[in-house]
Amino acid sequence: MKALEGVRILDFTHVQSGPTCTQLLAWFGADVIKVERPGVGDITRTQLRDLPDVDSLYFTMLNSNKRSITLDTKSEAGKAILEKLIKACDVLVENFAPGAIDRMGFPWEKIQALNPRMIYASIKGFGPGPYEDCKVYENVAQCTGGSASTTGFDDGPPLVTGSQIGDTGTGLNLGLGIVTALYHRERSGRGQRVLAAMQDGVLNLARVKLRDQQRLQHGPLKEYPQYPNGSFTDECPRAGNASGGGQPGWAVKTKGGGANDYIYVIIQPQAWAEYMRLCGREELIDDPEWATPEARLPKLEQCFALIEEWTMTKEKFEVMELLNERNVPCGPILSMKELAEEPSLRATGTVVEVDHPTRGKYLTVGQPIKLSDSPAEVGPSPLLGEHTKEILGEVLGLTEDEIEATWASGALGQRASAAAE
Ligand code: CAO
Repeated sequence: MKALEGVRILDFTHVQSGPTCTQLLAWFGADVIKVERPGVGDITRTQLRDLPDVDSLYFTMLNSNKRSITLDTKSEAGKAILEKLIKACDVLVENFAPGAIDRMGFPWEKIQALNPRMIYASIKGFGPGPYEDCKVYENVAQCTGGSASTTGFDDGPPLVTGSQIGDTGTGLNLGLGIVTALYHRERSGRGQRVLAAMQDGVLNLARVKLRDQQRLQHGPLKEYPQYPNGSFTDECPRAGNASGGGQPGWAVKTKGGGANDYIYVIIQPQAWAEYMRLCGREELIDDPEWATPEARLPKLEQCFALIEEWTMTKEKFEVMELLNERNVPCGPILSMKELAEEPSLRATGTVVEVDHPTRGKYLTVGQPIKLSDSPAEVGPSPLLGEHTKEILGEVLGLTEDEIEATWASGALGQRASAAAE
């Protein structure tokens, strides 16, 4: 039995943040019913298309294992179906612009009245406050959550990261909120509202930078590259590739000179001797000018330069092997190409090849959280409205005649194409 088998999710999510959450819940075994606007669907179906007339990778990689129903929730017949769906589901998840579900005519009070056990989970850009009505995309969240001001090099502009910490990061938070609320419902019998704001999610991930903001009041941040020669202001600066933890780290070059021929090295106190032996600089192991973390702090740049002299003579994987043999943590900079081709990630189901009815085979990132009794089987994403009839019949118990009448009302849009049937 899958961990979330029997949990039915009414999925009003779109774009990235919400869909990542419901995709995880689907992989845990929940029945995720994605409600989409007839004829249009989730906007990502057509965004960044690499092939004509098939759902984009953007969509397919965020919506696997879900069922799709098309429903115009602003029409009268559509609202009647939506009421039935609310009664039949355990969780409603949405990430529309603030107020959109209310404008559809379904404020929280009404949802609760229809189904007191329902958990109503939302992602918004901001929590309550001056910005609560604002629409937000990934990079807006990275900028307003403290990530951009602390990412990049000191002499360059703020940078957004390649990881979708605002969208996928907040999707994870919402997923945790949902399963926690489900657990609470087991004992209380009641549903509740769950809100995950993207600004909050990014700030949570940038927690160490708020730590450093406060440390600044008591002196310079000695592990930052600005120390000891640069200047600090009263705002936490960008630290380049300096580690956010207590151990100094930096990305150094390796043999090859390619864009990703780098390895991230971390100088744990006990690793210094190992590095110096590998670098052929044994004389620095016990030299009081170099031997302790305190002695090295003002000259971290020189420390990493010494290590780089050695790493540049080796391939990044060779450096990784040599350091790990000595129990020294390090991270080769892996490209997406290398990750896509990595056999161990295929073996664990972290990178999965999926067969899609109209696209054919593609790669996706599978379930990153592994449950021993509930392994994820990653399937394709649904075609637009692929399961409309099935959901009306099987989930809502509508008769053939009632389903026909609903099609005739226009609330379901066009009948699904032959490919989708
Ligand atoms: N039937 C009828 N109408 C539907 C519908 C359906 N099945 N599904 C959606 N709609 C309507 C909604 O009711 C809404 O209409 P109103 O504006 O009249 O209320 C509209 O479609 C969707 O609105 P939206 O404002 O959410 O969409 P947008 O493309 O303008 O904005 C986004 C997108 C992401 C900026 C916004 O949804 C948002 O800020 N969401 C919250 C934060 C978030 O999750 N951001 C992450 C996005 S990924 O980077």
